[in-house]
Amino acid sequence: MNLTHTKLQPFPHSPPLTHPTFLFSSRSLLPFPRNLKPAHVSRSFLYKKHTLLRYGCFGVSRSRTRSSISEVEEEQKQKPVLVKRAYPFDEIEPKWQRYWEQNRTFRTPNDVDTSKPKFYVLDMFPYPSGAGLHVGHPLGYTATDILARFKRMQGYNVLHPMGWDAFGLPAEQYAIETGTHPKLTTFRNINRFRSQLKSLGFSYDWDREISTIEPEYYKWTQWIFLQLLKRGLAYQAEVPVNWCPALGTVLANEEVVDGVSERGGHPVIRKPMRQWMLKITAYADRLLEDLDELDWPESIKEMQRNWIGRSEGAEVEFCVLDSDGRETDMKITVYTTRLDTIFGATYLVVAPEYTLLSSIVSTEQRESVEGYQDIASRKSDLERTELQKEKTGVFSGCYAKNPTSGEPIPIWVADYVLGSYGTGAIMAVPAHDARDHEFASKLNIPIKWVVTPNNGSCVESGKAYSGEGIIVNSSNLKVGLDINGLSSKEAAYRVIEWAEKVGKGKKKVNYKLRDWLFARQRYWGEPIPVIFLEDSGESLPVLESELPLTLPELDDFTPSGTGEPPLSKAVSWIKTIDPSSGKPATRETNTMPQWAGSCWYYLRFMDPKNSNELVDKAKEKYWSPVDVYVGGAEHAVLHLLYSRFWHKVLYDIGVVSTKEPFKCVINQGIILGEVQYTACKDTDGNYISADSADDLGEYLQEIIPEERVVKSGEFFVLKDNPNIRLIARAHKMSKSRGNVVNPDDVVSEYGADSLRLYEMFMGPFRDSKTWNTSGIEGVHRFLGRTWRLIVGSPLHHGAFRDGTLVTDEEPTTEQLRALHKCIAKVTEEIEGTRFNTGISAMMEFINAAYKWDKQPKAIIEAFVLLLSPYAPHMAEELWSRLGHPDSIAYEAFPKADPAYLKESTVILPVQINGKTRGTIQVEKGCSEEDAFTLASQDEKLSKYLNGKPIKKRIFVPGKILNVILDSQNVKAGSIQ
Ligand code: ANZ
Repeated sequence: MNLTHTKLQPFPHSPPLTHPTFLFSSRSLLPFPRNLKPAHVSRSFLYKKHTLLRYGCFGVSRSRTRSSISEVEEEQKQKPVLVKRAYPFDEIEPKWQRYWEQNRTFRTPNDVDTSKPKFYVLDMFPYPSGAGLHVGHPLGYTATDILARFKRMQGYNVLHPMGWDAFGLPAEQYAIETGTHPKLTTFRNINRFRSQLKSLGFSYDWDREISTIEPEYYKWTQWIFLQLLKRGLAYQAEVPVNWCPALGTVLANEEVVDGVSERGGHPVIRKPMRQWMLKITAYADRLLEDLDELDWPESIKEMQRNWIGRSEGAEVEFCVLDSDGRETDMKITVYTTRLDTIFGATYLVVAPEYTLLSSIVSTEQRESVEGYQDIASRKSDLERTELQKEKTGVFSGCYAKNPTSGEPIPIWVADYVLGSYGTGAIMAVPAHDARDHEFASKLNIPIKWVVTPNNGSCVESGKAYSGEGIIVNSSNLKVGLDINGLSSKEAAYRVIEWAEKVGKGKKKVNYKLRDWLFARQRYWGEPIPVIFLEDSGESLPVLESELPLTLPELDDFTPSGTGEPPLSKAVSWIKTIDPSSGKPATRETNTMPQWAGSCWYYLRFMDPKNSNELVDKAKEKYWSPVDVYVGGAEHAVLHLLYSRFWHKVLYDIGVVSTKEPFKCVINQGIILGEVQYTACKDTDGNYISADSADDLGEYLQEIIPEERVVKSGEFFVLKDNPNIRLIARAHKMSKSRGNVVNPDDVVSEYGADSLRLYEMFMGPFRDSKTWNTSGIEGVHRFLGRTWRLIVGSPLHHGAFRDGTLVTDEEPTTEQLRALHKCIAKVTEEIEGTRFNTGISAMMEFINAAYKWDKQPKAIIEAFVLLLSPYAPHMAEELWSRLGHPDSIAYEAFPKADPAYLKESTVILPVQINGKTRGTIQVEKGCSEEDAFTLASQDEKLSKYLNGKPIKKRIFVPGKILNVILDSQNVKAGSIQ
């Protein structure tokens, strides 16, 4: 899946900071030179191996790209030295990666022992882009890897696979630009992604690797399409689509932003075309209902509910009048959710594309209506329905009769009504709908109030009252309807009853969800397995036995520009014969959208090599559903909704055994680039505090290196002038901003375990967080401390000893307590996916262990097991040095013994004359006498107690010690 599709922009208003000093106006942002890089980039991420200086094994090293040596020296003087390569990760990590690969340690056998519990943990598989792995990828991948390793150690059969969502537009665009076949670029990118993932020590079962572009895989994507076709769930329709002339392709709505293509920013127009559609709307209710059962973030479920957009209302008929005001046979049916307001409907609006429009429109108005239709056809639905957009429309020259009031009302044509929703026509109630109000006010159409607020307050005449309330002005005895005085709900009920009786209306449920536009005019996608008979044009499915229908080789990928897909250039591939009739036929040249392959890949991982079936029934039954599915929030709707739809179809035809594919979905937060500090300056170049900069109107900005910044309360200020408050901002990582961190660089400098640990330690897994280099140094130091605690410091020649420093002694109670506390916390936090606090518990343990004289093997071994899901390379190495010949991966995860979890001491507050003066730490069963003795010896408390006569002592064991002094015998003022 493509991470670059993210639309979440946490700092939308941040100006692009690309140069240390630039002009900035508080009113308008001036364009900044894009190509200029800051002269000072604090804490550069440009880790360069050749600048890495090593002093012994855990000596000082720096790896900054600096413009001059003197700058480096200057910085070295100012900054504390940093510890890098705190342990020999560069030897350990490749060694264990080789071991895992050679031993296929993480292979999930084809025939697992199904009496054991299973755990299927899945990452949203990546689109292998040319940019390689981004640090956002390992965030989710490390979390799933920790879960996978943890569950393996708890005795589960774990399925933890990885693959590639490898069709897609970027490879095709690159092919058009360079003539390189998309297959070549895609394979190159896949190889790079695979080796990057392997370098991070993820415990994927690489034997199950799949790629959506492999014919053995897309054979089954095509097979699913045929099943949809068989059941009438795939059909062809002439639909207006987003046509992008520059890309020569149709785009999905989500690929169009503000009227231009999301990729490349090319203009997009609406154009009717023959398309393949999938009938997802047939599953709308089930997609909605089954959401309730899912352990997914509420926000995603809500987004899916809104996307499906179930709306309960009614359809009502309005009779069209002729020019003499007489009723005709023509009817306009409107869809409304506010039947209670029907007496207030003072006009009708039909969408410009309303099918009956041409038969309604008057001769005088025809020209202006057609002109309006033409303009509207070039706008997207989003543009047309934007609330802020000024409403436009033209009169049709014709009237209809309000069936309740009996009054003639004008019929208007306006693009704020969409042809694709409801009936494409509305009854407009300007008193109670904001859009209608704006339109009617502009065009002097009467506004009739029919609802008053429940609390009796008056409605403001200048705007619509859209709430519910008590009905007024709504009675017509001629038609037998009086709803005055009723509540909105009761009124709506009465109107539908009446409308059904007189045959003018009925209840209706509508959905916002549209059928899924499933054809793309692209080369790099799955061929749609359909042929068209040359004589009749009839479409026929390709026989299942002929699948996969492979994508033909092409040299020219450029779009034809007419809408004919690039595959139309594969002349010999297109020509075929219908096997049943022997008639000549041509192949479908549209391909499937990228969403297709990612709709069902989780099923193939269960049985990736099966050539007879999409997935073996027994295997599917065992592994389904996915227990934990981790990925970005940008896939909240489309991918997650499309795959739920396909899954339900597969459920209906008996291919899968569960109604839903993903039991639990977790969205990892996004990683923003390192915080950037900016100072404001007046036009004379003097620093001014950021909080007063706006008063100046025009001011300059300068990027400040982190070394010159200090935190003061909630704000950041200049170190040498704390009165100057700075602007601190983190931006989304992007190439243009130059703040992208490459995981390869971090791995080569600190090791994969440090990167894994750091990404988990940055903050709560689901939150957005900012990258910070000193944070990696922190976790790297922790790993170094762990290593030295167990292996010892390096010997005089710099190398480490073999084996470890552990002893065979029995652990002390204190050591057992520290260990079991750590086990309990780490276990609880992994189970709750709070990985950061799990790491804190391990850090606390290591701090405690440094105070011990001896490191008993029993304690250290258990700790290494705890560490292993997080830092698997180091854990394997320590495990083997502790004398274990086999991998740590399948060892039992330690269990906390509750006996060691009880605290043996308590903190006892001590009051003197009712005032808390301090606390003492006492054993749990401590007596009053012992508590008092301890309090008298306490440095702070002793000055209140020593030498003072005591009147009374109140002692509640484990809770409080209160000492009442004999005030009569105390000199005035001696205690207070
Ligand atoms: C009269 C009315 C009075 C309405 C009122 C609203 C408020 P949802 O809930 O989203 O389904 N509508 C119906 N079809 C439309 C279309 N094709 N394009 C634009 N608007 C359309 O919204 C249903 C409401 O949206 C309907 O109820 C209709 O306006 C409008 F005080 O009818 B209502």
